[in-house]
Amino acid sequence: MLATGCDKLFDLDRLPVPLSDAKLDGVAGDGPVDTPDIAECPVGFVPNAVGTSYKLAPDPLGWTAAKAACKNLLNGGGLHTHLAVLVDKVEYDAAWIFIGGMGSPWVGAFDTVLTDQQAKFEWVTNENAGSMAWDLSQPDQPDTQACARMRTPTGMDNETCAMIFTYLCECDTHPDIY
Ligand SMILES: [Ca+2]
Ligand SMILES: [Ca+2]
Repeated sequence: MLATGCDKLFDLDRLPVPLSDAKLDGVAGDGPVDTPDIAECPVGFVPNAVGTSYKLAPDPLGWTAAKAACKNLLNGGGLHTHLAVLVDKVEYDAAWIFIGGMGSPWVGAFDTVLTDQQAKFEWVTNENAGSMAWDLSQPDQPDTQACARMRTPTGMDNETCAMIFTYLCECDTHPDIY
């Protein structure tokens, strides 16, 4: 019974294939319409304290390339991957602990109107942008710094998008809509 699924477990080019109905939600025999769970995220994603999963990518990229890299990891089964969306300080704290205070990875907030003097940051998933955690005096320079990275335990810093940083991907039920 297990043997039929083992080959798929190690086939990284395919979407995760559940071995049984029970794997999906812990309830065996409740049919084919289970709610996907976080265990079906791609290899390397680790469950976090806020009920989603993160993966810290070690290869530094510019923000746009990092966004694409996260987005392209998974789109299926009701789950999606995207640059991490740290919806409030609680999630920012969880992400800061997750990265171990190391590096300053890109996350999924960006200024929708780069060329004006206002900072109108949104999340790539269009989740609520009203409680973003920013570092002191950030965001600044809204006419040139349109992309957000983690910087301190306090919060994010906006930076020039062409700068090169590692990046934090998230896997949950929210698609990157941009
Ligand atoms: Ca999130
Ligand atoms: Ca800044």
